[in-house]
Amino acid sequence: MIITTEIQTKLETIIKKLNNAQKVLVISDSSMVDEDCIYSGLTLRWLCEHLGKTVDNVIFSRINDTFAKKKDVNLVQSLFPDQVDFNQYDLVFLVDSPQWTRILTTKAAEIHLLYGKDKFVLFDHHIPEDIDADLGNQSINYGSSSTGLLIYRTLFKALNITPDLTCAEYIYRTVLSDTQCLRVNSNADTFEFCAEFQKLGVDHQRIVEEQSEVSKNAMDFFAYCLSKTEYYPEIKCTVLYQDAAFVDYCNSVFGDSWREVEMLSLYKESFMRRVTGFEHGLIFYTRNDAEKTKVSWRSKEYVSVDLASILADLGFKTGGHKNAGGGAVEKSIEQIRNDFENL
Ligand SMILES: [Mn+2]
Repeated sequence: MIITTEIQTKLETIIKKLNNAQKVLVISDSSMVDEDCIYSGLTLRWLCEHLGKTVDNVIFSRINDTFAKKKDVNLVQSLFPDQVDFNQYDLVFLVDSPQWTRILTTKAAEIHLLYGKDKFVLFDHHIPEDIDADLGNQSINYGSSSTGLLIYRTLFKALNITPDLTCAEYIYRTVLSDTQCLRVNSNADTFEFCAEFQKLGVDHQRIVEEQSEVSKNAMDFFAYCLSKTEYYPEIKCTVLYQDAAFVDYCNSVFGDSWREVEMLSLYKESFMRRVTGFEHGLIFYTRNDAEKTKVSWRSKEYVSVDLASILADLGFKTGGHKNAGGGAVEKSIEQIRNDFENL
């Protein structure tokens, strides 16, 4: 990663804030609890403690049982925003999220009103959205294989700090998780990092094995998703509609567990951009509101069909990365199916 003068200026601003801070709060992305957001948060925790500061790590969403068992995840508190007194902290790191409401939930506007935005600093590798626009010099929002790697390449380098093995493993996990063990979103910078950190003692194969392991329930759910997938060869898309029938079946067989992030990860990683002749994999789903449909997609690197414009035509507002993202529209899933089939 090239440190431009723009990034340099931002780092100077952020380091000044960090030097003046005694109590730091780290908030990880609340909308998608994954190893990047959690271990990037723990990386910042390690750094702050290394610099003699006190740190709290929080996430404003539930951490499920499978995730909670991973190494040091117990250091992250799962809270509601109104349980946090932001006045207690001199500095608040926001991690792995481009959007205020994704990280601070629907309480974002309220929190801004109460505490302002001056304490916030962002580290994120998604396509920039409102947080970056609001924070200016207090935002490090650039492309990178993971937010953890971005933090290492910018803040750690600027402070000239080498992580110990515990922290090195945190950062390594963020990279393997967001690149699906170096299969996607990887470049020379990513591989250089991996070589460097393996030399620091990180056990690559152990982390790959751990991250690749799935429960039998997740495997059964994967098989069901495959059986329900529809193929649209004209636009090179596969689609899984998680409609009422899908939801009913999953509720009866898997209980609540199928909504957990790990349950869909096998489908996303092993199916959604792998079928010959199909460039994009989509999932349409609804949460609490039946009149609002969400989309999650994965795309191959080299494509001929422009998925972004298809989704825009359907009315979706989208965000994320180039090859992976999500969005929402104020329409029912039946309406979306109908619109999609008429494309
Ligand atoms: Mn990430």
